[in-house]
Amino acid sequence: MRDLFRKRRMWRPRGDLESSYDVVIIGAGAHGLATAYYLRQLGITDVAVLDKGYIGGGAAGRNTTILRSNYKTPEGARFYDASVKLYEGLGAEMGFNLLFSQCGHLTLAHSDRAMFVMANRAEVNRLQGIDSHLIGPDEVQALAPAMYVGEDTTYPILGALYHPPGGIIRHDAVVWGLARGADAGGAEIHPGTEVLGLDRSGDRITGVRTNRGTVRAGQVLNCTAGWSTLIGDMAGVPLPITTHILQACVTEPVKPFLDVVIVSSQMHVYLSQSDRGEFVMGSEIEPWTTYRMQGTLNFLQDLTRHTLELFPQLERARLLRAWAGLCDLSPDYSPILGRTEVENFHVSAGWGTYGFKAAPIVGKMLAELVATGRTPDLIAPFALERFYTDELVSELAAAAVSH
Ligand code: PYC
Repeated sequence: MRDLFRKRRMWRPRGDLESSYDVVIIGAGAHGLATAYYLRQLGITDVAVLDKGYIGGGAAGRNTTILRSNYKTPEGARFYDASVKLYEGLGAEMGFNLLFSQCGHLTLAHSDRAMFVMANRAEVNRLQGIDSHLIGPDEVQALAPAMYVGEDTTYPILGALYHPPGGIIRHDAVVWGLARGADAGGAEIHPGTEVLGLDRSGDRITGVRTNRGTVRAGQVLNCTAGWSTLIGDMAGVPLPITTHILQACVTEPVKPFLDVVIVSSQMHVYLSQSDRGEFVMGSEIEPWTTYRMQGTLNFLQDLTRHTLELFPQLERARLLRAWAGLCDLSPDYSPILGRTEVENFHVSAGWGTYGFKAAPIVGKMLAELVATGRTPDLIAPFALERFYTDELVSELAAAAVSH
């Protein structure tokens, strides 16, 4: 029985920390674990993934599971498209059911200006080979027959940006599959291991100080999302990021009547119906900076008011849970990805609300950077130094949140 249990475990129980690793990844969320997973494919297995909490307990476990690549800039669209494509094959590759439903993604337009912006985005997407186009109210209604599209509303629907490959995926399964894959390749996963400091000598990090002892590291990766400035500061690498909370909530299960993701920037809502029948809903990033993941009543009031305008059928649905997660916002709302001025300290940060959908491509790109010492072309536009050379990649307003 004991052997059976050992065989069936998803990953090994935490062992002692070794005194040194080729690669130490700080943060056992989707990005950190994806990096360990893809490092394995490049033959790099002397890897420790450290997390002060539990696996996937940060942003990976608190998002609204939306995947899409209909971004505003060519750099962003190309990058997130590569991620969606990896996600398409990831479940089969890992032998893990990720419940990925490419049910399509609709960004509603409620004004002429919004229609113009969506048309622009569709064109940027099309030039990157991404399936994304403008549709009118009749097609919107056909794709979401249960949604109220009448004209007698605060925000009538004039059309939408339709992105068929977008959809939803089971976020915990993504984390568990990646953790299992990384562990099977030899990477050690260390929950309950808080990084307290980084030892730096000249341009290199030499040691990672944790609550369980200090380890030497060949390369160190900061994959800590909302906490990335704290780890950056320990390395002497200040990151231009502010941390805010983003809230979400879920209703009790109801019978299936929505099989497309609905987003409205004007109403600041995005919602989908999960395989279990729950409506998963989110709204705006809160404007204040905090690490305190506490929700507010205002959020629930605004979100449910707007949701009910679109789906009055939910009037009596009860909310099961609400939660908040941390978002690491960069000045141009694009990520900060790759090398820093410290030779062996790399970052994946500044994700705002876009991090979960980027996990596989981040892992693949960081693994390549670690293995080759070279920045892959796909992530070159997202280098930290762009804030010093004024080469910003603005993804402002490429989501339902005002960032
Ligand atoms: O950008 O798709 C998105 C998103 C979903 C929730 C927050 N942002």
